[in-house]
Amino acid sequence: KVPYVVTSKSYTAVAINAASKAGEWIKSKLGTVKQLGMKSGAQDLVTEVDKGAEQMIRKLILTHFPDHHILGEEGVEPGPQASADALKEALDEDYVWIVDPIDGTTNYVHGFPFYCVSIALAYQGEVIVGVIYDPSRDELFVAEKGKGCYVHGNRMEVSAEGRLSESLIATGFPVGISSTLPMNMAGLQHLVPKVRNIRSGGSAALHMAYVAAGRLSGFWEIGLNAWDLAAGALIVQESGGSVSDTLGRPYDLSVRNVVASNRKIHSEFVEALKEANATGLNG
Ligand code: 2AM
Ligand code: CA
Ligand code: CA
Ligand code: CA
Repeated sequence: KVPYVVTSKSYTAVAINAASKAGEWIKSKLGTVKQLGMKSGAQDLVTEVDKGAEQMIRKLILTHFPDHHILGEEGVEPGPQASADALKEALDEDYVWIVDPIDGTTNYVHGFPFYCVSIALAYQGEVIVGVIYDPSRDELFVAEKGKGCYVHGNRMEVSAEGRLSESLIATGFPVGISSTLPMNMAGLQHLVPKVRNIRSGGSAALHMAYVAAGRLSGFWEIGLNAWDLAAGALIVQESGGSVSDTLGRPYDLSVRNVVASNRKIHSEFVEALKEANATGLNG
């Protein structure tokens, strides 16, 4: 008795349509940004393209599902409290679309071609559809709960590395909330000697898609929001990977400190991050 099984095709089709239409429009506006808005400060940017893309996605979704709720980054005041409140309010509804119109706005503004559109649909708090579109490479990652993850029709699978020492890991640097930076630095300091190398591309959602595609062995980041992670979490899980918080608790929409991996390295990865915080913050 799960309603989404019957109609998940159309949910997915709407998510794909919205992500690809918005993505194409975003790419067409590359280099044209006139007004650079700052949210919490000069590291926290928003452009008219972020807002326009979110509007476009909202319209496309509401045309098909007028009674669904939409939680979009640009519809929420900046800061962790406002995000938590907006998520809590959204989750009172059965169907919630969770939208990040541009994940990687800083990259977009600088012309660094690593940004994406992220759209997820949650039913009673559980993500059932996740779509990430990267307009720079024209790559569309699509996952449906229980049905696997596909990129342009090809099934995706996480990478095979079994040890951190063979792993390519990505992270991101939290901005705006100074209390999370030491935790991130401790993780970096502890992990750099343990892994093959570390990357930081500047889009949490695209890092998650790359874990799913086997291009990264794992990814962690502190201080994210539901819209950065919802689609990517399902995409990783449906590709055979694991997603948890930095203490190893299973992913849900309230997770802000994320660890995603190919599953084989997950416990070693989480243990290393725990050690890092023990030594980095207390020792
Ligand atoms: P954004 O581009 O949608 O803002 C990069 O490390 C990641 O952090 C991106 O996914 C980026 O999403 C996100 N990010 C940027 N500014 C942030 C902020 N002030 N708080 C939380 N996450 C942020
Ligand atoms: Ca942002
Ligand atoms: Ca984001
Ligand atoms: Ca964004």
